[in-house]
Amino acid sequence: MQLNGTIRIAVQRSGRLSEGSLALLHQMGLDFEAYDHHLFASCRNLPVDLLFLRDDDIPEYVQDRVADLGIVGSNVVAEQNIQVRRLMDLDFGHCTLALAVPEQSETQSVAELQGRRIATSHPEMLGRFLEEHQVSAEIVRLKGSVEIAPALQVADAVCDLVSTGSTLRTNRLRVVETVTRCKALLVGPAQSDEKKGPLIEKLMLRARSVQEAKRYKYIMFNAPESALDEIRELLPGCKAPTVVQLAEPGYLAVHSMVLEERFWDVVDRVRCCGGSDILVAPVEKYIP
Ligand code: PRT
Ligand code: ZN
Repeated sequence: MQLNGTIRIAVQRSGRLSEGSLALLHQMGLDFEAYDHHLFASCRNLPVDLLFLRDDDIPEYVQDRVADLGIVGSNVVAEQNIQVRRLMDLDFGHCTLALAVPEQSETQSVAELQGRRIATSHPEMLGRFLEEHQVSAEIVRLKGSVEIAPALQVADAVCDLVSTGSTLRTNRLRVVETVTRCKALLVGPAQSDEKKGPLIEKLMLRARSVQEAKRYKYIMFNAPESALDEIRELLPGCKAPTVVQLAEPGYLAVHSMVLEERFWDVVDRVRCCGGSDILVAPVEKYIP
């Protein structure tokens, strides 16, 4: 294996986090090719190598400084007794760790699982949750296919990751409690390496700018000059909206960033104060 970069980033080789991880790295401007069967890739434009690993191995590689950064599920970090630093929450890999029981079961809460058997591949997180709720239950540790444990009468309930919920439905299970929410994380070693610090900072700034950008839309519209005060209140933008005089007297062109969650409300209000010809564009990077 030839590794010539100064920074190594560990990502999941093949699984639910692979696509999101590679997309983020490409959006951060890293120029590389990833092939399924390759264990590493070198970036052409920065001294960065990518390591493609099983997700469960990523925290340990980062702890041992084989990798300087890793992208891994928060559930994997929480489940392992490994020291890594949580550098950034990433906006993909969303799921919940949930307790579920057979549809026909009368169980409605975690308290009712006292003395029962719960199958999981997340025994640490489940153990902590049961302790918080002062419930004593038998944890049945399984590596996979947790959802079939009740049908096999290996357990009375399961504690598993859920995203669409279709696995639970297929196996006639229903959620009774959410244990925790999980997402992908960018992690680094507990102690930072001074020599690598500047490049890691640079990569983090890029990752943050990609992540932040996703929260915004860029909106442009025309409006009568008389509505400017109202528009300023509506669109605080980064500092203030950009306002340009239109060739048409009495009219302005307004440009601003808007939080995605406020977007449709802002559009309605812009229209109410005479705004028209509204153009909307995605924001690719945002560096405050
Ligand atoms: O081979 P490797 O060890 O790398 O991969 P893996 O099979 O262990 O992990 P993978 O690819 O399944 O998941 C990687 C990470 O994705 C997890 O650690 C989570 O952080 C995140 N993630 C997000 C999920 C899910 N959603 C998810 N739904 N991980 C697993 N699941 C499983 C769940 O365990 C259940 O079996 O998907 C099934 C439920 O999915 P729905 O959509 O039917 O609800
Ligand atoms: Zn795994």
